[in-house]
Amino acid sequence: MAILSILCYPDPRLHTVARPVGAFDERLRQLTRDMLETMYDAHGIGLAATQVDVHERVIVIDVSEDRNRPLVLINPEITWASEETVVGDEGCLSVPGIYDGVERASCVHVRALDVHGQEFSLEAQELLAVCIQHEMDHLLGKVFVEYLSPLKRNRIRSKMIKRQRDEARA
Ligand code: K1U
Ligand code: ZN
Repeated sequence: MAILSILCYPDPRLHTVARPVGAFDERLRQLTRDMLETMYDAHGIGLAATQVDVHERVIVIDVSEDRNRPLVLINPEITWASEETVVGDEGCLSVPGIYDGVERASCVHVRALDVHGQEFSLEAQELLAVCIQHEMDHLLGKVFVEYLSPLKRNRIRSKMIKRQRDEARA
């Protein structure tokens, strides 16, 4: 297994639209194992392939307290989203240290494939629903800061660029 490097906002590669997975082979299984290891190592609750510069529709999630309930979603589709919404603070491993409120559907139904290409469906609420919507945005090239005001987004962009410059100098 391997810890993959996570792209940091405002890296333009984060805006790439991911293509559907076509081959359910050992390469895909290795990618999902590496993504899970990377997510656990970074103390995240989710990770999209886009964030590790792989532009395929692959998501890993674990919202369990004990960090022992990994979920792998390949080619996920939201088949239903509730009209009821919630606003909760979100973070992103590609925008470290930034948390802000985003409005999301409170419940979603999702259809996806597992690593063997087997279809399954799930109903998600609360943090899992929010996390799925956040990760699916990544697959469309959207980062959560794009829901914030232009003023906040520009401040975050400048902060990230400065931080990356300082880290490169150190
Ligand atoms: O996509 C990512 O970068 C992972 C992201 C997922 C996420 C967190 C919170 C709301 C929606 C989506 C993270 O894991 S950020 C770090 C984190 O562990 C966390 C942050 C806030 C609440 C719960 C967890
Ligand atoms: Zn994210």
